[in-house]
Amino acid sequence: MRSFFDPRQLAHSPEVELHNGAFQPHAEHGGRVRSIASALGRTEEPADHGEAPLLRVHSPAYLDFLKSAWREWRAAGRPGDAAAYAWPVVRRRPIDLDRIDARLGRYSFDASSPIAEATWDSAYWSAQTALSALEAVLAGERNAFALCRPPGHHCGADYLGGYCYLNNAAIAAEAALAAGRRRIAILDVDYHHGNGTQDVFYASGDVLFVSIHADPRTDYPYYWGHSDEAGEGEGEGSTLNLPLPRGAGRTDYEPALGRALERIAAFAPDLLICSFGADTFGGDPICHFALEGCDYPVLARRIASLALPTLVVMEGGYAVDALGANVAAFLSGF
Ligand code: Q9C
Ligand code: ZN
Repeated sequence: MRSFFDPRQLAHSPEVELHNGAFQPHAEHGGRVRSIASALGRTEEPADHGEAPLLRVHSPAYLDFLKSAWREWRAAGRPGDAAAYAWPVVRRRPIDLDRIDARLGRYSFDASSPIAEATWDSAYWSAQTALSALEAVLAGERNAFALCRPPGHHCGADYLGGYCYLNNAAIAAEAALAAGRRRIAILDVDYHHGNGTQDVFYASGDVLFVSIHADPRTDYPYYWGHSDEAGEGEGEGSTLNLPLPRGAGRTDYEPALGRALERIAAFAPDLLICSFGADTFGGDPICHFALEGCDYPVLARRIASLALPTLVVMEGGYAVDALGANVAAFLSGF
């Protein structure tokens, strides 16, 4: 399978994240994709598709914020990376604010994704990586892999969070629609619910979003991913959430995947985008499923049995020592 990767994605390196009440080294570090790239061997560098495809998903004000936040933070005399600590849960005023601290709260939903000096550049090339892998599939390649980092599925049109700044899978889906594909299915198999992707397409009937993830009653991101969320308006019925309990292994995962694939086949898409997180692995340090390395080719073969042109986009996965092998195992199933 052709794989795309851009080393400029390594520059993003937030120092710490607020995790379980303490500041800890950031789990989404460059060593993750280094491990994957070395397991894959050959990768291709993406072309630059510019900002237009990003603007099909994200608001101009949000992109301006991402570009300037770190500089504004430092200009305000702050140390370290730009990180939110106050959120406008109650919006008594229009949220049109100059103060960087206020804008950080306006454009984020959690405290796990600081903006460092190189964050915009890395997120930009992460999105370009997804767009270039998509281009290969649109040009006739059966499958392609986008080794994206930072990941994307937690961020929405105008908010970041969950280590995500630009929604690579959503940007690819919008680009595929703009290129004339009519129906896109997104299958999200990261451990966490892909709340950003769900939000972007919640009212869209031409993009089906199906996600298998840890039950948000026990797991991040808590406020999305419940099984009664099914879409709205023209998108009514085009969201399917399949939460699983902590501890789920292959025997729990396979029936959920069967339901997901049935729904996707019934939708009859032109293209499948698979948001793949290897944080479903039993050895993952921050997640609680129990998949094994040998399960990944089996699950991937079932996804491949849909026989759809497929773009695989990298999301999470934090067991760095096993990560490269797990991703290579998943891709081998195609
Ligand atoms: N105590 C991805 O896998 N921290 N993002 C959760 C739980 C955020 C994961 C804290 C986890 C985000 C792409
Ligand atoms: Zn995840």
